Amino acid sequence: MRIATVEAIPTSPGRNFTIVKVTTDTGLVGWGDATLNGRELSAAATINEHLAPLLIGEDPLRIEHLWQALYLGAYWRGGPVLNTALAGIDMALWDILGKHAGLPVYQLLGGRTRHGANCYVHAAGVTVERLADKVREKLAAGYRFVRVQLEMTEGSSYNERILSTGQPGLDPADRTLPMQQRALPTVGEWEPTPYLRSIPKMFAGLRAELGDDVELLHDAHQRLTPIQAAALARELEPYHPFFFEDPVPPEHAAGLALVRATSTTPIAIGELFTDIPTCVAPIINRWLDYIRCDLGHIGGITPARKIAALAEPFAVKTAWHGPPDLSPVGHCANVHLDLATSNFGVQEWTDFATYPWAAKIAEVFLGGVTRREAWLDVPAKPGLGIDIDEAAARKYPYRRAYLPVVRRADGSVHPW
Ligand code: GCO
Ligand code: MG
Repeated sequence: MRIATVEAIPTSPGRNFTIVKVTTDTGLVGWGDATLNGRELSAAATINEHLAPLLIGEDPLRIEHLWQALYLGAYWRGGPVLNTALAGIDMALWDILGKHAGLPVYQLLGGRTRHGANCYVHAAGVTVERLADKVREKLAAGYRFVRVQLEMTEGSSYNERILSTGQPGLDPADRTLPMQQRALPTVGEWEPTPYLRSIPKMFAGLRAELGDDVELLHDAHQRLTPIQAAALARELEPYHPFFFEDPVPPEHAAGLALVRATSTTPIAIGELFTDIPTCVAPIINRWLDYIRCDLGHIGGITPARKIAALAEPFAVKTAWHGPPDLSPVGHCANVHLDLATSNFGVQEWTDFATYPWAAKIAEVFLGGVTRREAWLDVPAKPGLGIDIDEAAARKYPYRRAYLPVVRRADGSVHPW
């Protein structure tokens, strides 16, 4: 069996995704996800222009070997663009291996360690009362873990005040267009003091409204310095967050040593890590409790299982990134790994069925992750268990779109 074709297909059924199709000369088709939010065409061009010619004619079942050939063999390695492209290929090869073997990918990874993967979803509100109502809606829908964020402007979700929507004439409160479809970045303003003061109050208010049964998580989105992160982590202790996510940017991960030394709030980090080497120091120094890389940005299932294996003896659990900028193929890859990983912690989950463009997503992506209450599962079918209607995908061409940007009050650039 040989690889016959490799193609990245950018598509925008409501928001941009880059899906990857690999076919074999025996007629098998593997699907992968190479979506890099706001830079989708860079990963697509890497695949179509640079990686595809290296793969045609190769044995698709040599996944580890092909991964090394594309990663090390190019001399230039790592970084979000190259490792996102590699991830799309890697997922498609696992899908092909499963279809060839007649087994779901979780089976190839060692089989089920659990009946489902516990998941968390997002809730945000401009007041604690509104946020508590949103959390109640999630609980009523069966969820038990909810990530809670305060918004200063509706739709901002990380405590920033939206200054401009990036699209002339668009009302900042108009959420009918996803951020992804606005032709220029939305600009927000963020200051540390109001953020640091409001989050402990948010947690206190939510615990008073909701009690202790719900697991609450919070994302600082890499906006804090280590000393700010340490102060907030300590203040959150009485409210028992399940985890405090990305308190510091990846380049300051060593600063987490300070957070660890001064509080018992569990720490999760990793969505901006783009390779295995970046994960090593945080894990072996126990700076974190949950490693939450994005499978789609570290090179796929192949490196993720190595990271999970490295984390296990250090009592670090996995919580792979699962935002709306992962296509349903990427969400599927997450859940296969979750099911087969003994040190799985929790899975971030996006239910596209609740999005305004749900019908288009359902038209393009067929099958994939299923949910029963708070548990995610995948079909017990060969491969990843998801199909793509290629004609439908091609009906929705890529539309230029950016992630939002954030400025401090003095106009300087701050991580979004
Ligand atoms: C999360 C993330 C996302 C990112 C997004 C950027 O925890 O889900 O922080 O919301 O902002 O993936 O592309
Ligand atoms: Mg995050």
